Amino acid sequence: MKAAGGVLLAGMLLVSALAGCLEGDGDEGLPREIQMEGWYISVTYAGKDNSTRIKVDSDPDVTDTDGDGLTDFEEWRLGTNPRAADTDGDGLTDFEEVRLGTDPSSWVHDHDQDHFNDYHEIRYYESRNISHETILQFLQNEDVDGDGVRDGVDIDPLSDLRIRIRIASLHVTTTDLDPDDILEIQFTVTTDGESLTLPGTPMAIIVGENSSVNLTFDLDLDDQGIPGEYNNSLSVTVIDQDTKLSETKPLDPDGLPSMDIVRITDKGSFSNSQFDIRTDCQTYHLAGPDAVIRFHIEDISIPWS
Ligand SMILES: [Ca+2]
Ligand SMILES: [Ca+2]
Ligand SMILES: [Ca+2]
Ligand SMILES: [Ca+2]
Repeated sequence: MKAAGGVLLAGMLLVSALAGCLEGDGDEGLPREIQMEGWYISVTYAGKDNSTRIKVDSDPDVTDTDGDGLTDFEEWRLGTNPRAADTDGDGLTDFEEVRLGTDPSSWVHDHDQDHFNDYHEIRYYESRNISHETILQFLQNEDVDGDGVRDGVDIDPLSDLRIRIRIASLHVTTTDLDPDDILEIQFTVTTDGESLTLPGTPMAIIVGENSSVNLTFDLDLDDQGIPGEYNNSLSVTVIDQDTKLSETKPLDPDGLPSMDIVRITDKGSFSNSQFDIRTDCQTYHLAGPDAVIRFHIEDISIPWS
């Protein structure tokens, strides 16, 4: 009887020692009763304006109930949810937020102050198949593609937008001039308010002949805008520099020649106020009242590295 009591006592001591082990070192500061009873925290969930008060609890037999790298005791101290690895649902685990220094209980933070809220920044990069580890680096880099425009106000935060335009040929077809007349032609490209007269012009073009032009030049587009909204403006204008064409046309009310534009479209110039570099880089073959032109636009954007 005495011996059996000793075994029973030893067994009880073992169970109690095991329970102590299971409670875990990291939970030492958090009594079992609190973990089971629970406590209140305030969370501002992703996309919400106001915080929500919720009751949370943790598993007293596990050190880190949600396995996010923060012990239940640490989560109790921080006011995060020990049963949710990402308390505020912004795409960063509580542990990652503690490491970054952002508030794990609220999605309202922009760690690198690039005007791109971390939640939106994460969503944006995820939609472009960027790995989570790389996104963590991007959240600490205000200008990922290094083009001088901060991520949150960059049309394409992952690349510096550039295009190459090659004017292939121009055929002045107007019957207002004699065939074999020579026009001094200048090409002007305007993008986002800035105009560029192409080097190599003016060049002589013979009326009635399909002239090979072969002018290539690169343009750095203005990247400023809303991420993902590709809407640069782009226009190509062909100018008759010695205004021979305008001499054949009625004068403006102020007595000046009405037009020195070689009309390559019905409107005169080629113009696209919503140029989308992803879909509008192609070959253009335009025929206007004065001329037929062929040019090609290529995307030569420089990606982040
Ligand atoms: Ca945890
Ligand atoms: Ca989070
Ligand atoms: Ca940011
Ligand atoms: Ca940028």
